Amino acid sequence: MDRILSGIKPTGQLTLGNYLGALKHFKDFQDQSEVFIFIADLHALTLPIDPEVLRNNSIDIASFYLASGLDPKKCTIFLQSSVSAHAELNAIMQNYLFMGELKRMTQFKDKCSKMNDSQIGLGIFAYPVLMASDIILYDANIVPVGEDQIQHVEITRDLVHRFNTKYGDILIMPKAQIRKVGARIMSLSDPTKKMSKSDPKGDIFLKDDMKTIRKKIMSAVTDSGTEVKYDPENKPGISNLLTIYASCKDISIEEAEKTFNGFRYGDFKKAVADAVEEELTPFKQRYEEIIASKAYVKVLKEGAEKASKVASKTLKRVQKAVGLLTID
Ligand code: AQP
Repeated sequence: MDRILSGIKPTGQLTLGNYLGALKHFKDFQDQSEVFIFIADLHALTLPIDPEVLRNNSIDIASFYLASGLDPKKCTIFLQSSVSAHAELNAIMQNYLFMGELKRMTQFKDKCSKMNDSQIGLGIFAYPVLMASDIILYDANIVPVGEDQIQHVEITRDLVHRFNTKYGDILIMPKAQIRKVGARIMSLSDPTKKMSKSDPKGDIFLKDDMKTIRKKIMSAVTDSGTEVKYDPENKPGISNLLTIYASCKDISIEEAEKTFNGFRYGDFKKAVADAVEEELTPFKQRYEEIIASKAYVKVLKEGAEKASKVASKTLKRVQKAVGLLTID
């Protein structure tokens, strides 16, 4: 049976990109695989964040997970920081990834491009080590992610290969799973940039009310010309809206394109806004109910216990392999 691991870091308000690229699809795995979904709160500490904001974002993500249809009876939902094995495995694995490869990571370069060395913490530099530890701990063979996270799964694969070559078949080799549609939702104000929660220009937030969401879609940047056509290079705005439509409707880009043959931009945008509204309305209602009932508390408590059991076994296996004395 496949073991699936994925997570979202509580660095900001979740966007439509997080939803269409990741969150919406997590539930699809829970009937046929063992699924571990976490809130990557330790990762969120790698750039400055206000404690209250971090706490609230973490509660939001837990509630969004439940609202998306993840069933705690079928999967394990937990906070990264409540399973101590993440930090313990990280302490071991940091010796198997090297400065040169960490320096080449796109996310590190992007996030730190405007910072100087006295502002860049060790945590953001060593981010891939912790992410590799997250994946390895659960023996995950499949890691569903958006396009921007492929590089982190690739470096985890390098680490697993390196470790297993040295110590034998100790770690499971993971693979990134990327969606055909929706793996990279772009900003509505600059469709050449990813919609990102820490760079909120042109974002649709899942907590925006529907009126605001519709308004944002109706004023999204479009391209010259009049044809609704998927052409990310020459028509990035229209292509992004087509992707959003196709992701909401669970159809291919080709089908979405056919639907809008001959449409004017204004009517096309209205249809995209309708599709997003149809998709998000029940999800947002469930989220409000979960927040009000605090249903996430029990889920996170039980999830931490379940996750710790699995993670501590892998940790012990690794400790033994590298020669640490494990006294049972
Ligand atoms: N724009 C996007 N389109 C499709 N997928 C996306 N994801 C993020 N943005 C988009 C996917 O959401 C999951 C969780 O992401 P994360 O929080 O771990 O970090 P991220 O990829 O760095 O997402 P953000 O929103 O851009 O966060 P910040 O701004 O904090 O760095 C991942 O599977 C991601 O691919």
